Amino acid sequence: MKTPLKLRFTALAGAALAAVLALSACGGGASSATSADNPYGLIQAGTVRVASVGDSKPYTFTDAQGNFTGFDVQLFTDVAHRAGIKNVVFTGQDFSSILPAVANGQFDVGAAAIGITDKRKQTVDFSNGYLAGYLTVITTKNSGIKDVNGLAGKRLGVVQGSLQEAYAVKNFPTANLVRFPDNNTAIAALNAGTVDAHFLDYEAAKTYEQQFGLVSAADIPSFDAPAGFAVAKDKPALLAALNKGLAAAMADGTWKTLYQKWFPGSPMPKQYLPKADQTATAAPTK
Ligand code: SNW
Repeated sequence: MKTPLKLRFTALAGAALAAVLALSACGGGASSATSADNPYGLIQAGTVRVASVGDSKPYTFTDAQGNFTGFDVQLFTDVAHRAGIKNVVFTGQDFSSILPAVANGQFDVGAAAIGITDKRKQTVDFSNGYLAGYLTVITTKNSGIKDVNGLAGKRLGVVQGSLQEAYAVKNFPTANLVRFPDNNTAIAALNAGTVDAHFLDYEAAKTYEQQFGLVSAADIPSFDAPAGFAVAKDKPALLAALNKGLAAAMADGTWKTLYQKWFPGSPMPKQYLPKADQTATAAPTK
């Protein structure tokens, strides 16, 4: 018996559609497929894999037992739990490989005081901002570098792929930039005298200063690039859930508690505080 033409066409179209769906499910890595038991399209349902760095204390670092902790780590963990994700697994790697690894689906999220910029937004999506502060030049007590003008002709360390690298390329043209994979190797070079200064995030700078007797030579505001959580562009449900959790953590004072714990004495950007605190607390001047 011959199949009526119309029916045959429908069957063909159905098969074609199924093929397209199957293809697109593989396309962005099977990870991005959402389902009832994996509503955020995580690599593994119920677990969020986070790319980070292990040497940016107090933002993200590993403690003596090798566990990840710090402001960004505890804030993200809180936010993930609010989104109903039970397990949060942090992995440390070079800063420059975090965003590519998130974009290609090797990790669900990147969290490491990653400043939100238009350039980075070309590769990944970002949550709303959760931290805004300074970029700091640190040096040894005897280097003679007192401010950014003192960097002329000096060897300045930067972490590859950081905003500090981009800022230095643009604004310190007479400094000799030395690129490092991470802060620890840059600080080792500074202590050994193979670079004259290192350029990193303000709070990490303070930690190294206390540890090694180093000093600040300049603090440069980076409020236009607040830190956010990086998420692959094909995981909008995850991004929305993180933003919802982040807003709740700010509204109920969790953000404030973590900030005071990890950055004691630092001025608090008031936009992240509970509403009642926003008028009462001083913000850093822009
Ligand atoms: O832009 C700042 C932001 O205002 C806040 O102070 C936290 O740090 C920043 O996001 C800059 N952080 C650097 C970056 O995004 C380096 C991050 C790192 O070394 N882990 O490139």
